[in-house]
Amino acid sequence: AGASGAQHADVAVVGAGFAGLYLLHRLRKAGLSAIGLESGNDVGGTWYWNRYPGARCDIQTSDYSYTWDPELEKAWTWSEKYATQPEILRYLGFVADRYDLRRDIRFGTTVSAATWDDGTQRWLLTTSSGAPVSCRYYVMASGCLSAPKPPEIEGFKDFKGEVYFTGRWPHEPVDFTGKRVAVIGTGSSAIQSIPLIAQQAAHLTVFQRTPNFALPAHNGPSPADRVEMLQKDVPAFREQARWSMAGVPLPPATDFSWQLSDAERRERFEKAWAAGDLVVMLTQLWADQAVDVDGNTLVADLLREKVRAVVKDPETAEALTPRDHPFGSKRPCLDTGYYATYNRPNVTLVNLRREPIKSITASGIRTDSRTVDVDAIVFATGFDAMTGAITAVHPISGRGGKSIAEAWEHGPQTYLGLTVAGFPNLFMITGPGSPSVLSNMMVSIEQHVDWITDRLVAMREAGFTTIEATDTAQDGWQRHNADCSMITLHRLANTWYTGANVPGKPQGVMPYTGGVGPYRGICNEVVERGMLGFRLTGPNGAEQC
Ligand code: NA7
Repeated sequence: AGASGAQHADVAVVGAGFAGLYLLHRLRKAGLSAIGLESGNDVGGTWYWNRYPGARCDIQTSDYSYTWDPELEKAWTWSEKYATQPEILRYLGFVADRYDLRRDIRFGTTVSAATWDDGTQRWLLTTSSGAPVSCRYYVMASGCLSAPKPPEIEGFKDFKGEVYFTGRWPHEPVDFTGKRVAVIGTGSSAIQSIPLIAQQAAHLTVFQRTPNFALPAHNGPSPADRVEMLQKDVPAFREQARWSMAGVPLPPATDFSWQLSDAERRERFEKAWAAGDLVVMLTQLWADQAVDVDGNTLVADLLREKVRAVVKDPETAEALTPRDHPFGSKRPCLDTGYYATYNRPNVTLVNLRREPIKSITASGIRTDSRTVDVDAIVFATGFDAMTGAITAVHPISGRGGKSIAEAWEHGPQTYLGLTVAGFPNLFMITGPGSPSVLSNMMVSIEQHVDWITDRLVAMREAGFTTIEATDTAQDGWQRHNADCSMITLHRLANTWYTGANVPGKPQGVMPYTGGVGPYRGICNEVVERGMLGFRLTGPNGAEQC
C-alpha cells in the first residue's frame, strides 16, 4: 500500500473469467504487478454466474480452450463436444490453481468508481471491500454478456413466487418438480434450459417474443475428424483459427448459391445440419449466405422446414419459426431437444407477438388475452451486452472528469475495440468494436490480452507511461466498423448486437464484423506503423503521436 492507503499496482484487472485470468498470468510473466478485482466469490466470470440447467458453450470445446500454453493443452481433456458449465468452471479453476492466479485476485469485490488522475497519471479505484487501488493501467475484462438486463415488465416486483435469472442462477440446484414454471425469453439461455425444465416441471409455459434459429448440437464425444485435425498439428490448427474469420479453422465456402443446384444446396445444408455446429452452418454452405439477403433466405428456408418437421402442432410450429431476421444476424442457438419439447403435453408456448405481456401479477403473468398462474418465473431475458459491463456497473471518469457513459451517450466509440479517446491507459477486452462476440471468444480474448500486454511491455522498455487513442483514429475505426457492418446482415435484425434488446439504448452494430483474422492484421499493423492512432507520453516529456 502507498502513502494514501491505496494498494498500488501497475495494472488493475476487473473480472476473473477467461480474459481476466489469462491477462493476470501474462502480466505476471511480464514482470508487471497486477491486482484482479472480481465480484464473484471465485474465478469463472460468465461460467461462474450462468449456472442454469443445460448451460454449455456453443463453440466446440476443442476450440473453446486456452491455447497459450502447450503443456496446458496436454494437461486437460474435455469430455464432450460442447462442455457443460460445470466442466468449463472446473477448467478455469484448474487453470487458476495451476498458475497460482487466485493470490492476485480480490474476490467478492466490486469497483464502485474509477477515476483518472491527470496529476499522477494513474487510475484510482474505489472498491466495495479492501483498500482503494491506485494503478497505472486499468483493464476491463468484465465480459460482454455479463450485465443482466433488468426485467422491464410492469409488476415484476409484485410476483410472490420464485424468481430466477439465467445469468444469476443460484449455486444450489433448483428443483422444479411438481411446479408450474414460466420461462420468459427464447435466446440461447432459454433454448438450452427449456428442455430440462420441461422434464421436471408440472407445467412449463414459454413466453416468446422473437423466435430464434436453433440447430441440434448433436452433443457427445468430440467428433473424430475434429480431434484428428487438431491432434495432427496443434500449433497449425490454432494458428489457422487465429487468422480465420470466426476463430475456428474452417475456410469459408467459396461457391455462390446461384452456382449450385437445389440438390447441391440441400446436400450441403443437410451435411451442416448433421454436423451440429454453428460455425459450419454459418460459413460452410455458400459464399453469399452471410452477406446477401437472397443467399441467406435459401439457408433460412431450409432451417424453417426443420421446425415444421419436428413440432406437431402447426400453430406452435409457425410461432417458433423465425421470419423477421436473416439467419446469423441474430445469434443462432444450439439445442438439445428444444423443438421436440413443444410436443410434450406439459409445455405451452405463448406467442407475445400475438398477445404481449401486460404485467406480472402476484400469482403469474398476464397477457392481452389470458393470465397464466405459475409458481416460478425464469427470466432468460439476456444482457445489456457489450457496453453494460463498462458503462452501467460503475462510473469510469477519464480526462477532464468526463464519464464513459457520457462519452458513449450516442453509442459506443472505441479505437480497435480496445481503447477509448479521452480515457488514457484504459483498455477493454471484448469491448464494442472488437470482433469477439462474432467469433470463437477464446481467439479474440487471447489476441486482445496478448496485444495489450505486449504494448505495456514495449512502453515500459521505451519509457512511456501513458497511451491514449486519438480522436482521429477513433473516428476512423468507427467509419471502418460502419463500412464492415454494411457488408454483413447484422444490421437487419433487432438484437443485442445492435443494442435493440435494451429499451432506450443507442442503436448500431456494436461488434466488429470484419472477422478475427483481418482484425488481428489491423492490430499488428498499428504496432508496425509506430502505434498508429495512439499518443504515447513519458515522464520526461517524451511523446509520440
Ligand atoms: P438473449 O439472446 O439476449 O435472449 C433474451 C431473450 O429474452 C430473447 O428471446 C428476448 O426476446 C427475450 N426478452 C428480453 N426482454 C424481454 C421482455 N421484456 N419480454 C419478453 N421477452 C424478452 O440472451 P441469452 O441469455 O439467451 O443469450 C445471450 C448469449 O449468450 C447468446 O447469444 C450466446 O452467445 C450466449 P427478443 O429477441 O429481444 O425479442
